[in-house]
Amino acid sequence: MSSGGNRLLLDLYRTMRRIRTFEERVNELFVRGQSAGSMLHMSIGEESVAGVCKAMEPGDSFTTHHRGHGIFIARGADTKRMMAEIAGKEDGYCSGKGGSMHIADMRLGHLGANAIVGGGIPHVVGAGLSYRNRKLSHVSVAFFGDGAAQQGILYEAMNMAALWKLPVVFCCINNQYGMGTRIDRATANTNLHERALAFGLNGVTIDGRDVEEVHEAAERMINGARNGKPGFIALNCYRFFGHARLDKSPYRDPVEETEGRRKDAVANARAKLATASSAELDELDETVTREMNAAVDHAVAAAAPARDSMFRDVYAPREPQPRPLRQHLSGILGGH
Ligand SMILES: Cc1ncc(C[n+]2csc(CCOP(=O)(O)OP(=O)(O)O)c2C)c(N)n1
Repeated sequence: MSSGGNRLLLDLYRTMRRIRTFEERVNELFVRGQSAGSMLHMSIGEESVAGVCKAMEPGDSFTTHHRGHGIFIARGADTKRMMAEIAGKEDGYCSGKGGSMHIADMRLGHLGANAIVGGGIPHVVGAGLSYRNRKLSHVSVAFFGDGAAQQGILYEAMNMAALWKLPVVFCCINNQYGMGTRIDRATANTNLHERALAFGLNGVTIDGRDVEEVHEAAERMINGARNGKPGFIALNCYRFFGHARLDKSPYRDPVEETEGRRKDAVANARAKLATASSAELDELDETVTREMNAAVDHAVAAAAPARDSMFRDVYAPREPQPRPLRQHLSGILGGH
């Protein structure tokens, strides 16, 4: 491997290691009851999405689904602010009001995580149309799961993107499951990129075990989109754990799980980096661990949002503000 190739792989490895360790720490935060909200979707097993994010340029934008921590980290998120958001704290990316599933940050091009399956897909078509009309060279990428690939909105969005030649890429993270349903029980043709070809997009399926291959294919799709031919990437991987933190996936065969977890892009990249000294990689891992420990400490210690900021940035100014629940109920129930 050339030293340039090695540098790229080391960089991708660092990002994937940061995602993995962030997810492990956020899991602990959840278990200790220190995260906001009752759900947590971890992206362990999906880290090679870092290869797609690396192929994007500064100024490019994206949307994610409900399992989007890793994507945002790979696009430059500050892990302290992200952890604080998930803990529902004031200095989180959305002042603690978005939580794990609704993080957004316009400065880094994050147009929003979305808990509606497929909800973030059409937004990138709007972003792409805006870039084209304003003659900007940016690309917008929608990240979503294989479950969202069964939603009609994807096909409306792909059709418009292809027709109007928009700088848009659809990235389907196929972790093989939509909640408890395996992909081959949800669709007859599991070669998801073929659907994109039928709509006139470029399309590719990549084995997510190899982050370098992911990066190379993503570069092709993204460059094509920047030049007016939208693309579709099916990134095949395996959801290592349950759908959300409390799901122990009793519907999965343990043998399948063991096999699936062998498709570990983080371990694979580390093995490929064997030319670097393992002490160097250990040091990198320790630096990442310190970063994520600091993110948790920060999130736990950070202040909660002030009570009177509850509706700020939630409803448009001058719109009627909702009444506090108690007042609303006593309006309905009278004095009872
Ligand atoms: C429109 C809609 N339908 C159903 C749900 C409930 N739901 C939440 S996540 C999920 C599965 C999504 O699977 P996939 O798109 O593959 O993403 P993954 O969870 O595997 O990352 C479902 C059905 C929802 N949030 N929105």
